[in-house]
Amino acid sequence: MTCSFLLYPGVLLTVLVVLSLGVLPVEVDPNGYILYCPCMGRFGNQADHFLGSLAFARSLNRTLALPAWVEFRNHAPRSTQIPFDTYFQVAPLQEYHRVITMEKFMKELAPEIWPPGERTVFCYSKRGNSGCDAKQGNPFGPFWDTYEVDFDHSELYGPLYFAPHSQFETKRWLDKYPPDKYPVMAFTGAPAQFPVNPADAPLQKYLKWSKNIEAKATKFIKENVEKPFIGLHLRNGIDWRNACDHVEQSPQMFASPQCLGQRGENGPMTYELCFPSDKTIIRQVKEAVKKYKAKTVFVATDQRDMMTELGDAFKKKVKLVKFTPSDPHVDLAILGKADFFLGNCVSTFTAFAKRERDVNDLPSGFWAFPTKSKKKTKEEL
Ligand code: GFB
Repeated sequence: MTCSFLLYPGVLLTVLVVLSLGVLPVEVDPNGYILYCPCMGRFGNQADHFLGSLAFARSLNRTLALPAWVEFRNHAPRSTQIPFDTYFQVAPLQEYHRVITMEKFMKELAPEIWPPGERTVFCYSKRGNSGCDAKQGNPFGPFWDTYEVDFDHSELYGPLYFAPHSQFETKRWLDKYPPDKYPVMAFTGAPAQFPVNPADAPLQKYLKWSKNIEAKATKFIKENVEKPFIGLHLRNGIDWRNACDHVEQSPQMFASPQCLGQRGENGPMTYELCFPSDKTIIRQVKEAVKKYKAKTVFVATDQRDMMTELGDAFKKKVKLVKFTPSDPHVDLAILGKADFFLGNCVSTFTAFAKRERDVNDLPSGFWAFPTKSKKKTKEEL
């Protein structure tokens, strides 16, 4: 080996360059880049925003830098940033649009096209005291610190807004921020609406679990689940209970348009839809077990698993299982594979599982939905 390299010094140089870079050099996209901080909510919220951001990047024909997922662990004062590809594969996203991980962008492209001293951050309008104040607060500061980014300028883009399906709005963005003058557009928050625009929900098909998450879900099912099986999402922690106390004042909350419709055309918001009673849950699980002839019920929850109550209801006729220790992403990957899924319409965590199932043509339902109309129908009067 050594001998042949010495005989061909040109080959040796090429090999050394490739080895020292670790990968082939990344080409710069002349159409520019979009970066953003997924600075709102937890995983489900960030996933909603991700799909919209992906659509927005495509509408402007800019490469999207895949941001880390922001996590809040054990009430720590600073968020933890988990590289995008820990949970999802990058390659399937490339089928839809050009993407690059934020880590790769910062290491291989930023020194050339976005050097310190020339970093502008975009926001709709002034935040805090000075311009975008993009690093003010948690997770804003910790997110950009992860990539050692400080901003030198702020650009207030309002009254433009994120409407990737409007040619008119897209043209306004392109006219105002051409890529030769603005090669990198870094946004203070996700360049997307919340909850996800229904037009962008099918982009979920490009979000494929990483090999690691997929392997854990598949192994769990193989070792613990007798098929057919039903997956449940029980969202019932204290934060959720507090949020549901506001249903009276909220015709829509978080992901509720996924069942109620964009304008509430499928029924009113109710407390049961947000925080279903044990009675409702057990009734719906019983109906589903019967309909799908389920042998196993898989429970995913942020807090209360209802194993005792479900055990009493089924008297060992159905196997009840959950994934331990608790892991939200593995829970979601398992829920995505169930023969039927029942989840919480208001939760964006449920929405993630529901979208994944929709793109794979798998059936899903929601607790306490259809909701009962507050107005009595003609037949009831
Ligand atoms: O995902 P997420 O935005 O959904 O936030 P919602 C809920 C978080 O709770 C998840 C955990 O990201 C998980 O960390 N969690 C929820 C679960 N369900 C499960 C589960 O079945 N299994 C496991 N292992 N973990 C919204 C927030 O939550 O709730 C809003 O995003 C706000 O910002 C609101 O806080 C009250 O849409 O359900």
